[in-house]
Amino acid sequence: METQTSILQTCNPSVDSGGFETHPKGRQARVLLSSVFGPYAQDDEFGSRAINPMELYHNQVTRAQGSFSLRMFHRSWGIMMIQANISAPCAVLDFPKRGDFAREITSQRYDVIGLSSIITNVGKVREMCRMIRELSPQSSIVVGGHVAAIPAIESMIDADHIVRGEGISWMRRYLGEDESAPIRHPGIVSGMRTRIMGIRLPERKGATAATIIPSVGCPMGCNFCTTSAFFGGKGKFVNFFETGDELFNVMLRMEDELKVQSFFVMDENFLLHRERAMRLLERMKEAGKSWSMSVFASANAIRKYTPQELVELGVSWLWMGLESPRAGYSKLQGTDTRELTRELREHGIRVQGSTIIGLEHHTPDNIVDEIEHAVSHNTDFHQFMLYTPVPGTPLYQQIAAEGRLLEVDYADIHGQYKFNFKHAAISREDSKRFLDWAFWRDFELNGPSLYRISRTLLAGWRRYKDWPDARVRERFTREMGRLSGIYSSALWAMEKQFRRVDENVSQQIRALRREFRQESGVVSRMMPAVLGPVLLWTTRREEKRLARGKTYEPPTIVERSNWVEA
Ligand code: B12
Ligand code: SF4
Repeated sequence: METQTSILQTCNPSVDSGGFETHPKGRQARVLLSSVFGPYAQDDEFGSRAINPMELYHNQVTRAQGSFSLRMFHRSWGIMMIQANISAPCAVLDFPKRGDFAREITSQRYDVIGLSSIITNVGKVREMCRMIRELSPQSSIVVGGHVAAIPAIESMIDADHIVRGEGISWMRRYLGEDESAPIRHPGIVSGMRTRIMGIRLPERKGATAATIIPSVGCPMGCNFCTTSAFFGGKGKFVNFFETGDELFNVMLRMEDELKVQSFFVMDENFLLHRERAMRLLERMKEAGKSWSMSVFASANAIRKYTPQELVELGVSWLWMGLESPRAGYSKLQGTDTRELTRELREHGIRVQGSTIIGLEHHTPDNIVDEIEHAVSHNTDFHQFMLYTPVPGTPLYQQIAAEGRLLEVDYADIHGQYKFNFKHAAISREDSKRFLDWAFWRDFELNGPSLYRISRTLLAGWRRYKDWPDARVRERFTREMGRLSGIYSSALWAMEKQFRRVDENVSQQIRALRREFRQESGVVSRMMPAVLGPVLLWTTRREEKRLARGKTYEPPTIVERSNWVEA
């Protein structure tokens, strides 16, 4: 395996943050934007790792939940955003295999090839640059995304331009377009190929939320946070849509284009911008929109709203950093996060907590208690990540200055394996043990996330089914109507299967199933008898498949815009 110091020295391109050279063909240039190649869920020489699949939940949230793990893929939104905002002929190639990438760059003649990557995948970027030089030598190579934060990246990959920070304005400028033109939001279906309990959910138009990206970066500037650092750090971020009105109009268009009523809002701290959120609410009320929203928000930002305001805004799922009560992050100050979680769930808001393992104050003596504290939040989902100094962040600079960085391959710096720095009290090996134990403990004590979200949904439905605001009633009725039959059936199968893990949780699932039965219509009441055994069978079949090493990969997708065959 390669270490970060052995990466090839190849060239010295321009790292663009200001002074600028545009492409000679301008907006006539043919552009390819590609994500890095797969397969991903395997160990290979380019930096794929079996432990680091191209999946959000299974990778870092539900990975200990076996067949109950929520599995789905997300497109590469950064390059989709760039494509939608340039007028040059452009293709986006998402999740290619190496062969697909080679075929695309030889069957079409590209003037510009843009590669998007995070730090972990730098080995693939290097290989793709090599392939471009060999197979498409006329192409200018532009590399963007978080990979650009690696120190001295220009000496590791053979690219012409390495772009740090926001890419839409950079690409517009490069192609001689107006970089300050309004942002056009592409229609993005948030997830695809969703699987749980051994079945793949059908993909009907409108059934999956649309992704909306109002901004990049976060002004809170937590020391470890790479998204904040990459877009300017503390006090800075880039807004694509400044006002609630702009956001409302984008959502209106998505509702029409994708036939959705739910939105995954990809903004690191959506609720922090209260004025924008409240204006959005006003517009939603005026137009009678019963939309639902999944958002990321810090505890201090959530506290700016009453639960009713959140519910009226349609917040149905909230990703909140819990980190550690002793870490002193300003976003948590003065907040009892356990109480907050309980309250949100009682209002039907699903909570996804996020906890860091291996903070500076952690020791083998206190970390078990800290994990128990995290797990006691009983969130619907819980992400655990290792404290990780990532290039570009203040934490990385600090740990480097202290001489505590370990020489670790970038492919292994993703927060789900082992420390990449020398911790005062916890060894590298133990970092993984504690991390794995945290996932397991959360699953063992709180049960499958699917059970937990069913409970939150039921609580919300009971509280709001007769609420005066029709939009709110409609949302809960919609969610309950669509899901109660399926959830009751899933609960039936979960109850049986979870006996093997913990009898107590299995009993709790049974109790919830009874409550669902009381609240459901006739069809939903009948469904578990038929669908339950089927789900139990698919669940057990999936357990066997996973035990044999089954993994999942995203499909390869090509999308062309402003396209004329050459
Ligand atoms: C969706 C997502 C994923 C998806 C990946 C989808 C995909 N197709 O790649 C999933 C869930 C699978 C995923 C997995 C992982 N992810 Co992820 N993910 C995200 C997330 C939440 C959103 C990304 C996004 O679309 N943002 C919005 C777009 C508009 O921003 P953007 O991608 O940064 O793009 C902008 C610029 O960077 C730039 N740009 C991007 N590409 C290009 C290309 C060119 C040519 C140019 C010029 C510019 C440019 O322009 C864009 C517009 O301004 C981010 C967090 C975040 N808020 O960004 C983390 C994030 C990117 N992920 C991260 C990590 C660490 C991972 C994992 C390693 C985590 C893990 N252990 O589970 C795995 C890796 C999986 C793998 N094998 O590669 C880190 C990256 C850290 C780093 N510094 O490299 C982030 C920043 C989260 C974090 N704060 O830690 N992830
Ligand atoms: S609040 Fe969250 S997104 Fe913002 S800087 Fe802190 S960790 Fe990053």
